[in-house]
Amino acid sequence: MSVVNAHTLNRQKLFKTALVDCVIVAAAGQLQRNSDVAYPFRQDSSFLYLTGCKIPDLVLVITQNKHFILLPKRESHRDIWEGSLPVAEIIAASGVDQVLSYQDGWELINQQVSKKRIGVIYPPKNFLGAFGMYTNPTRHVLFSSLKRRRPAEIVDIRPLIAKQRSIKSKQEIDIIKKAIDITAESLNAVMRGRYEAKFEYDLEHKLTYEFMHRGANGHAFSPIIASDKNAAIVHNINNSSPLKNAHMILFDIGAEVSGYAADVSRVYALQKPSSRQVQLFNVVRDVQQQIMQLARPGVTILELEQKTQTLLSSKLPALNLRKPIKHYYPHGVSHHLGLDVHDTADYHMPLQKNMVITIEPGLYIPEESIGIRIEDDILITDTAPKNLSANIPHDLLYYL
Ligand SMILES: [Mn+2]
Repeated sequence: MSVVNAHTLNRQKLFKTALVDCVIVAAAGQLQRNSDVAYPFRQDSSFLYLTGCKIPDLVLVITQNKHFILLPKRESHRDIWEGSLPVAEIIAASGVDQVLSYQDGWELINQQVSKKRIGVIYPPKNFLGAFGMYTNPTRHVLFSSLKRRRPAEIVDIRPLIAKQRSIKSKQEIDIIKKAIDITAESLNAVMRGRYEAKFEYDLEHKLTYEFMHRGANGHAFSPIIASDKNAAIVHNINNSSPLKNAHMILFDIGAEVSGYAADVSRVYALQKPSSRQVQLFNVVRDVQQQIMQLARPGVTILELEQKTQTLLSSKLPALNLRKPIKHYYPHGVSHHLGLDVHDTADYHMPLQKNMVITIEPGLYIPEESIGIRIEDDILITDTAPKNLSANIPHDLLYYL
């Protein structure tokens, strides 16, 4: 019996639940960095989930009887500069029936689309306000082209694919576990070699090497490597401070393997910590242990959040911290983890078996130059939650 391609299974499942005549999905496109230099390409996660292909500007079409991929329109000189598009590779990775040229593909789409119900992953909302970044334009481009062809209806399948992606297969869990194990080994190698590092970015570069040396694609997100007061800023990705005389260091890092992310945070002492540092660390560690145990089927992420805030708040008076909890803990305790580090899912839905989420309480006290976050990656099971990153030492003093 031949093994059915995992991406083919993902497409079949999506098509079955979408109740449309045809599903059409855009790959991401390359983005300009400056002049004629592009940013390193990263495939759209849903496109990766449905095809396994890491090539820009492809279009996937799923119909009842046939799955096919369209190649992008391309100037012939690009084949000389960049090599021709690897059609055989696309078929092997995705398991689609056919790869078509841009022209042949759109002729076929024209037949499929007019007066039909088509399922589309709607273009993302504007990210400029919340995240200060421009979104990849390919979904917008595809959406407009399809609209011009006057389908009977364009159905937004984002909720369906979010729900489907949030339940991980055995194969996906194995890949996430591999990303976590690579992160664990690499962090250990970096901390053991920390005496050679003069700046935070020396640790970052070593980590990049260790990730890739072990078979990861690289980082799943910009790593946070923050010593002392830098750790009090939640998303500090500068990693540029000298390590000389630093007391503690916070890592929020994750390797990416086959598109899947690990995401763990640890704080380690570089010199003997003060009793205050130990006190704050222990509070975060205790709360994290307690919240991890609650990550079970039927519980919502909102409930985990409320419980975290209650627990952390209850500890503040003894720590002599007088402001509301959100001053010291401004982020959320959990998110789904998968092809996106903050993975798509229905965040109101109660947890279910085979979801993978993070648990990451923290305390940040800029007034005292202290930031502590501890984060593990948790597999939801029928019974007790399984901590996939348990083998990364939690002990503040582990590397002293
Ligand atoms: Mn996280």
